[in-house]
Amino acid sequence: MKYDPENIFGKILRDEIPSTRVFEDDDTLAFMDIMPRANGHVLVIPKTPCRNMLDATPEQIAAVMKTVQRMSRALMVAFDADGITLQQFNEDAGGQEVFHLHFHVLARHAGDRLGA
Ligand code: DGP
Repeated sequence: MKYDPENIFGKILRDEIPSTRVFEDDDTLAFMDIMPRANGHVLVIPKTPCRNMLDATPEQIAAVMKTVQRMSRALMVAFDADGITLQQFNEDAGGQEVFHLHFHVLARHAGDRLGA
């Protein structure tokens, strides 16, 4: 499957649509999910074109995971969380809706349940 630069996260990267950015470095961007499934839901994406884990390079995965860990630690503090859940979906059948590689980083609190 090919990468389509007109996907929503591509537009967020180019600042064509607004987002609440919480962190960025040379290779990655982290921003708040517009439909949070938890109190503290961040998305982490590479800045370079990549549809999902199936076409990602080792360098893209390494850069994204570094930011995922950084965001996990930040959410623990910022949301006084008890734990972190990571989610990541690939292709329609795998539950992916936006076709630019992303990891969901979800702050969890004891006894909570994730939204739909
Ligand atoms: P998925 O591809 O299934 O991993 O889910 C895509 C996620 O992207 C979903 O949790 C909602 C989020 N999302 C969709 N559109 C926007 C948007 O315009 N801005 C932001 N911040 N998040 C979005």
